[in-house]
Amino acid sequence: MSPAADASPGPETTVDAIIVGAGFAGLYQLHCLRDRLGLSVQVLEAGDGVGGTWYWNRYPGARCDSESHSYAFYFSDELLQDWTWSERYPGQAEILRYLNHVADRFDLRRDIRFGTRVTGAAYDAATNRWHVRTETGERFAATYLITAVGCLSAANVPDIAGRDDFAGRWYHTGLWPQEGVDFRGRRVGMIGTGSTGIQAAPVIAEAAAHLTVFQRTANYSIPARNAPLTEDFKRWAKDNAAELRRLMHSTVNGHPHRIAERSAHDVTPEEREAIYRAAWEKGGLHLRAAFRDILTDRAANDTASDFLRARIRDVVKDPKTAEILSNIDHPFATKRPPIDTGYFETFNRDNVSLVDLRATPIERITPAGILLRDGTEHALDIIVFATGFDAMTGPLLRMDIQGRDGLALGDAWRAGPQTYLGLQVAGFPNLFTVTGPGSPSVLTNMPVAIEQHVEWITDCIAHMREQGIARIEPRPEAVDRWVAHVNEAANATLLPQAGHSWYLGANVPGKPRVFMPYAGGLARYRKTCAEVAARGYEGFALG
Ligand code: N01
Repeated sequence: MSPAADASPGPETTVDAIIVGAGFAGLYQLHCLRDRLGLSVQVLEAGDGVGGTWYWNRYPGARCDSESHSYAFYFSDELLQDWTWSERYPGQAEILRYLNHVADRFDLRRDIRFGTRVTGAAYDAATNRWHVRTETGERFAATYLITAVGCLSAANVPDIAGRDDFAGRWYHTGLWPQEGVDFRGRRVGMIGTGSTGIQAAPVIAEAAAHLTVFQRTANYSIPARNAPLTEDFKRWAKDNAAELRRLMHSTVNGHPHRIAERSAHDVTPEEREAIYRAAWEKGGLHLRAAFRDILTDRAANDTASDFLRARIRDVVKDPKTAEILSNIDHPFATKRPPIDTGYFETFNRDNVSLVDLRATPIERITPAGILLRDGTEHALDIIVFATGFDAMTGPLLRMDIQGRDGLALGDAWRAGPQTYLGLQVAGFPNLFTVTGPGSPSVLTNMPVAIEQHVEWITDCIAHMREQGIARIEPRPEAVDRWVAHVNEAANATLLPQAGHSWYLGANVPGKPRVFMPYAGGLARYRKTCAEVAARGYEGFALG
């Protein structure tokens, strides 16, 4: 038995499969393994309820950037007919209600242990078992270990000098208190202007006495144009569920709209402006799909980037603030493009100010607030860290996973994540990583990517059991080929040009700079995974 398994006292509960996490991925994986394959399954979940991302991210303004009719499970027609979304983009509370509805509808809770954070997992080759430890001192064993921990669940709280001396309260958006935060009458500082900060700022500004936004990297944002859904649309989405499913399975990013086939160079500047205007008015992620070459051709991208910078200058009244907000150093959509409700308008309020950290970096946090390198001190009662996540690898590496012969995942991935299809790691038999690094995941509409991974894993385990196969793990040469292909796919786009993006791990000091998600497109990826399975799990060692 492995040292990790020995470390915790108490009896060990043995099941066929352990799933870590009860968000979209964990819930569906439990349903598939238990209700389709008849396996005994234990889900271990750190939170006190289902929801994953949507359980933890309760910050003001938290809302999904995928449209609600597409941000849902499509595996069950009854579920699709059962549930009705209220707004174009679902808010955090509504998504959490939806996932609770799913848990109830499929009777999932009885196999989920809440408040149970996994702290270690070790593979024992002699018994072909994974032994799992939890923070609460419980022990579990299973043949299959499936991580459904999400890509953006390990909070990145920057280690700014003096943080713990701050006399007020500080919060990270991804670990938001269940009871909420009362901003009324408070001087609030918010660090970070990614998707989260851009959603939170307008809502915080409504309540706070004053909001100071500390911006390090200026960002594009497109109005979401959120609104209640009409009865006609709700009916249409239900009546056309099968067609929507087909469409989302066939697009590059799993959204229910196609990327235009035309190039930005095929049209006149006036036509281009009209196309961008129409997409801007429509709102959301449609602008990224206006031309096929926005993400592959720098000159084409410049046309979109310039259009969006001009919109910031239209909205923001103070020219100096507009200049800081529109001084964006990366091509549009090479960092995850935020969408917003009134973000740039927020800077026209009297109680909002902007600090340009590129011009005056933070020196330290003091008991009274934030001190900048030029000696200016911003007095604050609350600091909000909208500073993102140790993405993709963080949630896995924080779990202390040890494969065959005690190989630590952290050692296997010292130079960056190495997976085959984002699904498995060499040396870690029967470990499956839903939306792991090397999969399209964060570049797509997540539930669509999750359904595909969960179904592939379920089919794979069914195959193993039918064929009497005890173990599956990728062959090292298949991993090498896949890692090279992931790099090649990223380099065929402009995505690596945003040198400070979390896609590259650049937001976490010391993290290897490797482009982590697979940029070759979800439709192509689905096809590859299906072909690999059809060829007898080509590239995997089965034994
Ligand atoms: O995090 P981010 P996020 N000092 O990493 C800044 C998803 N999401 O939570 O760019 C000062 O994007 C950092 O600056 P820089 C979505 O995929 C989805 O906003 O590193 N600033 C940046 O401005 C998204 O991409 C929805 O220079 C510091 C910000 O903090 C992902 O989550 C909604 C700093 C972090 O931006 C992460 O978004 C919301 C420091 N030390 C989020 N450290 C949906 O709708 C970091 N920053 C589904």
